[in-house]
Amino acid sequence: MVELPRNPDLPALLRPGIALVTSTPSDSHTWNLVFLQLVLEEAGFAVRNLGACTPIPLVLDACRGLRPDLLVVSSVNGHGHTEGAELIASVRRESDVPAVIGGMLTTGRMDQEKVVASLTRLGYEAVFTGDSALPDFGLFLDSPAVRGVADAR
Ligand code: B12
Repeated sequence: MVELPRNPDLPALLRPGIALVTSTPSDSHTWNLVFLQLVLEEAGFAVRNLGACTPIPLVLDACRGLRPDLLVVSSVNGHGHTEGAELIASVRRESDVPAVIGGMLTTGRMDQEKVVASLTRLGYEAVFTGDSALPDFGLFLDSPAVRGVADAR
């Protein structure tokens, strides 16, 4: 079990933010999404999980309908750097919802720093890859910016 940093002073009921969990159009892996849902629920979010092989229009519809506090994109099949880029470009045309992406976003030996920089430039607040992905995500969820969004609802 991965231990995530938690703020014991903040009861879960004070954090009823909505998190929208999604993958990318080509990615059929599902356990990454289930795992993230559980992490987010433990952190106090109500989660809508759109599942695998998610068409971009479905994500846009869900953003319009649910007005989530956080969009969490996960991809592990290696195409996340391109499909995640298309996804955030589409989202940013109509929404400023805070969005993060993580997982195994490339195949081979692509320069991870360049991938992270390019996805961040396109509009992700943070990109989580490699061994530190989950601890870093835990810190992100406990950051004042995320708590502020969730608490403000
Ligand atoms: C099970 C599995 C499958 C199953 C999936 C079944 C299902 N219903 O999910 C099947 C057989 C369908 C499959 C298919 C394929 N797979 Co597959 N699969 C796996 C496998 C063995 C386990 C994945 C898994 O469930 N892990 C458990 C979950 C909980 O962990 P996770 O996915 O790693 O996610 C963790 C982290 O990545 C991270 N994380 C993920 N997303 C995010 C997002 C955020 C925001 C954060 C903070 C963290 C985070 O947190 C998670 C928990 O630790 C992995 C190899 C491995 N051992 O990891 C390969 C693997 C992911 N598959 C791979 C590949 C290549 C494929 C195929 C292309 C194979 C093929 N030639 O057909 C297809 C792709 C299908 C597609 N269209 O996407 C590669 C991807 C390579 C890459 N990215 O460089 C892997 C890594 C195998 C390998 N070593 O080559 N696969």
